[in-house]
Amino acid sequence: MIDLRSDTVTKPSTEMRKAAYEAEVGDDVYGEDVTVKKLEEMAAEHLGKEAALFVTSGTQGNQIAVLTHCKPGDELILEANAHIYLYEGAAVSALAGVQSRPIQGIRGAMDPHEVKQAIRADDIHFPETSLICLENTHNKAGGAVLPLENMKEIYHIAQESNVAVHLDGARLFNAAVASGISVKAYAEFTDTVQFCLSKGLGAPVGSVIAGDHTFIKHAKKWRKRLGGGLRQAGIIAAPGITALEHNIERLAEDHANAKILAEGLANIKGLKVINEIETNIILVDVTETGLSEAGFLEAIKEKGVLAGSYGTNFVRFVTHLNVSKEDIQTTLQKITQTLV
Ligand code: TLP
Repeated sequence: MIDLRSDTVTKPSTEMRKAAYEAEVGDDVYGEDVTVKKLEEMAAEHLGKEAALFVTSGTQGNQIAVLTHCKPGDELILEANAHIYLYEGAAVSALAGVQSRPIQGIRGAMDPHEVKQAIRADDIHFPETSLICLENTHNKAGGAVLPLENMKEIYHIAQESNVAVHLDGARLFNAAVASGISVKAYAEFTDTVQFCLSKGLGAPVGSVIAGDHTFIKHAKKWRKRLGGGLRQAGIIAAPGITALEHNIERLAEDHANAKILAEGLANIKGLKVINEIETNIILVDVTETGLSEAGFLEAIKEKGVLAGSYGTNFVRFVTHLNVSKEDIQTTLQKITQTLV
C-alpha cells in the first residue's frame, strides 16, 4: 500500500528505534529526563526562543498555548481554515472557554488590516482579544507557506495592542526548507510556536512548544493538568532528536515528489489540482471523474493507493519520507488505471 493520507503515517527509522532503545531516561515530571531536556534545548535553539516543552501532540501543544495565553471569556483571532478552528474538536471553547474569531485568508494568510480591525476595543460588551493564531505551513490551504512579511505585519499589530501571537507550526520546517527562510526567522514574529516531530520529520510521537521562560513555566502546569506530564519520556523524545538531526533538509525530497505527483495528477482526465504546490500537500478536485470523494478514495485503495478526504469532492495527497520517487510513479499509474 502506498500511503499518501498524511505525513503523520511515517514509521520510525531503524536509527530512531535504536535511539529510543538506548535513550538515557529519568522521571520528566521531576525534570530528570536528560533526553527530553536535550530535545527541548535543541528545539528552543532552532526557534531562537528561551525555552521549549515536549508535548504529546500538535493538538496538545496548540491547546496548551491557548490555555496559557487566554482566560475564559477571551477571544482569539485565527484564519477561517486554521487547524485549531477546524480540526481540534472546538477545544478552544471546550477546554479554554475561549471564543474564536475566524478571518478568511488567502492561501492561509490573513490580511493584517482585517486582523487589526478584529482586535476588540476596551468595552464592557466585548470579549478581550488575547491571542492571534497563525499557521505555517497552512494545511487546509494545501501546505501553503505564509509569507514572512505577512507574519511580521501581524506581529507588529499584535504588539501594538498587547495581544500575543501563537504559531501553529506543525509543518514549520517544511515552510523553512521550501522558502529558504529559517524557522528562527519565522519564530521571531511570534510569541510562541508549536511544531510537530511526528509529521514530515518522521518521529513516531510528539511536538514541541516554545516561548519565553514565563510562558513555558505556565505551559508546563497546563500540560500536567491535561495529563501530559510524562515520566521516562526520553524513550519517545530520542527519536525526536534523531528527526531534528537528520530529517530537516530531506524535506526538500518530499516537496519535489509532491510537484511530480501534482503534475502527473493534473494530466489525468477528471482530476483538477487546486493548489499551488509549495511543500508536501496536494489538493485535488475529483468532481469530473463522476465519483464522490469517498468513491474515488475507495477505488484507488483497491489499486493499493491511500489518500485522504478533504471535504465534498476534494481529496488530499501528502508526500513524506516513506514515499519514494518510484512510489509516486506507481501511484500515477494506478490512478490512471482506476479512471479509464
Ligand atoms: N493534521 C492532521 C489532521 O489532523 C488533519 C493531518 O493529517 O494533516 N496543526 C496542523 C497544521 C496540523 O496539520 C495538525 C495535524 C495538527 C496541528 C495537530 O497535530 P496532531 O495530529 O499531532 O495533534
